[in-house]
Amino acid sequence: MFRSLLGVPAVSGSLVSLAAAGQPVGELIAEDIARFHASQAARDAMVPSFSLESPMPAIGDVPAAFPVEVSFATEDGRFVSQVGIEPGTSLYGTGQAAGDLLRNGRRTEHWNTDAYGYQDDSPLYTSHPWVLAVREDGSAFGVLADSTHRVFIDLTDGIRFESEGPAHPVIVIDGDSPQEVVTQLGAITGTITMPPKWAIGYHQCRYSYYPDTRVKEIAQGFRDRDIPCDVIWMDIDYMDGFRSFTFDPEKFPDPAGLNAWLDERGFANAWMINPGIKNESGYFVYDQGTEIDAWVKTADGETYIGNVWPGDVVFPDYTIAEVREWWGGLYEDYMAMGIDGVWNDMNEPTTFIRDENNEIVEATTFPESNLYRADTDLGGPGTHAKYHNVYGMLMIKSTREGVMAANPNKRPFVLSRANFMGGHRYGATWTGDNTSNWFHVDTSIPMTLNLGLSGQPFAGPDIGGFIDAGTPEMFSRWMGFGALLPFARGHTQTGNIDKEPWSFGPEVEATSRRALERRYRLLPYFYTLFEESSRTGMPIARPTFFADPADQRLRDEDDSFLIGSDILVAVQTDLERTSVHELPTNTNGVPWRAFDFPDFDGAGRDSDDPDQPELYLRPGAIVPTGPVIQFVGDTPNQTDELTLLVALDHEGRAEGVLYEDAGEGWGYTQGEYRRTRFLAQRQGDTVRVWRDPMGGSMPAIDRSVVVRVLGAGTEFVARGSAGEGITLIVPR
Ligand code: NBV
Repeated sequence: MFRSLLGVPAVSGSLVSLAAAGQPVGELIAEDIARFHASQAARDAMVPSFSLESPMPAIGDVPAAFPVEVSFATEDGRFVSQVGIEPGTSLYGTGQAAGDLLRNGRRTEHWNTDAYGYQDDSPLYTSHPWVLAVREDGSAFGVLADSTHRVFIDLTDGIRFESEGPAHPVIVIDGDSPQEVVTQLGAITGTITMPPKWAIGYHQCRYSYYPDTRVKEIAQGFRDRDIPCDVIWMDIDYMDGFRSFTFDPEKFPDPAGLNAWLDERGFANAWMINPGIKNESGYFVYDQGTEIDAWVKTADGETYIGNVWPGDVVFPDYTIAEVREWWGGLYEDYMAMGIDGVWNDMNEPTTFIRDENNEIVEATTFPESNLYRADTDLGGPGTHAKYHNVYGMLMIKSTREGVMAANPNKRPFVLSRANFMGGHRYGATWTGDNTSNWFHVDTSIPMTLNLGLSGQPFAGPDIGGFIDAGTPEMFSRWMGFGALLPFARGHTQTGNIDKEPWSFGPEVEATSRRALERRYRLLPYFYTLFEESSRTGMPIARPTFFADPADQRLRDEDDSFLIGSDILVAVQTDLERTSVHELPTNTNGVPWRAFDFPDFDGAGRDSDDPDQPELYLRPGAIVPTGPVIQFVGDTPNQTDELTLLVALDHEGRAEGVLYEDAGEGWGYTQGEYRRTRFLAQRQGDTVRVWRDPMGGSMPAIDRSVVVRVLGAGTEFVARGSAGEGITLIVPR
């Protein structure tokens, strides 16, 4: 039963009208969403929220029956908010958390940190003071401690947030299911922007490919070997002396030419920009920023000098609108080089401590007393202790706005290392500097899933591991499932061995090709899911328990995950293949159907390859898949070919949706898209499959369609026209 702390009563709906100074106060801010404050005084002192997409005023009192109670206290100088949980409640979320999916019993610190080679429960690069709780019966609620300050989340006894800042409001979303809570989270914190289609292809990175001839060699390497890839990344060594917005004149004499060369071969590009600006007059970014006094200050009001790659640096104060506009404006000339995607790194923000030999001895952040001259609408001037966790978020907000102003007809793609709750509105993220070891292989899945449950669906690990060499077996395994996570990018650190898909010899190359071909086959479905996520906030990769939230067996499943709600990916995350997967059973006796793409090496199913996760289709689902292509724009007629994977439910029915648009630009917001529902229905020994246009002004196309109806260990295949519908014989 719920206990209140230190005599401060728990607050529930019934107490609202009794609110007075010193007593907790609750208010409804949307249907089934309440916000609680420690007192009326705390409510009056509430600062603008960074998490919420827009301010949410109270719309009424919290009903007496609201099922979640919050209590507040001050303990050891920390402000504590707490929610009790009933036995059988499973806890998730907490953003970018290393370790298992299930967070019960964990304690984590949320203070954006350059966490090179992090371990279980380390503080990481992004902060999400948010917990998703799934009750025994599968109903759910979510709790957001709306504070930008350092927060510890303690899940050893209920849900407890300890903040080093002043009193924070606590927002509680109650729902019938975790899906409902996550969707409501999307409604209040916003959703991702629909990415350009190339961003959902495979990305190849390393720290760093240089000079430009090496970049071309890598790109050509993919095309020569028929390994699908859409994006090549340029890490810090492309810069002139690590100065953001510059190009090394020798290594990259013609960046626009390089981008054009890549573009001709079907590659998009992404380039890195860091916030630490070399403290050097004559460098245009430094001069312009100094001109408007853009820099973060020390407690004494002096410009703060940190130290990163270029040596001594100053940092933009992104809490000032004028600074964000200036920073965004820097992207105008930069994007004019034909740059497609932007990567913001080191924005926790990180600064180095170096020894007398100029060697980096520690990566840390600014003194907490540093000062920001924040605009009133962000909460006004404050210290680093207050604005640290939103530094990266504000940086990428500014970056994104600049990128969009530079290329108004294109969709922005920004990847950020640091971020904060709600920052998915501005950019994607990855799980930072992981290590090539089995712990990191294993945690890649739950980290990505918990980010998705915390509002950030566009995430994934450095496939193959950033630090250390790893082994060929490890690389294959990582590629096998990493290729099926929302953000799929191979990367590794400077000085490390090569980690392109072909670097470990022909066997690993073949495995990687298969893995990436699977992703590319699934692109129509992935793209449909990105569009869904951009509207609803639903994650793209979802925990297996989403298939049946009341099933306790699934609550800690994190060697498997769902793509959308229809495909289950069962992974062997260690060399010995010890993962035992629980499959959902709430399907009226019809099992999820194993499937694969049968033409791997012309040899039928690859079910014996431990590096390719097993794939299952939900009974009742139709998943649209495409041909193997080498990049998203590979064949202008790719929409002409579609293979529908069908698993009939116990009533002999199935359905699924395909979303399509131009893959770039904003036409889709004006209706230029095509949403098609496919339906299947058994009648006796035949199954009929037909389409049902569901909206969008792009006309339906009479494409040829292959239908694969999956059964127990067998399948029935037919080809026909989507317009006319397809009937095939499928004996019971
Ligand atoms: O820019 C270099 C790296 C980058 O490759 C990596 O992905 C980031 O997480 N960056 C960190 C800075 C240095 C890491 C040692």
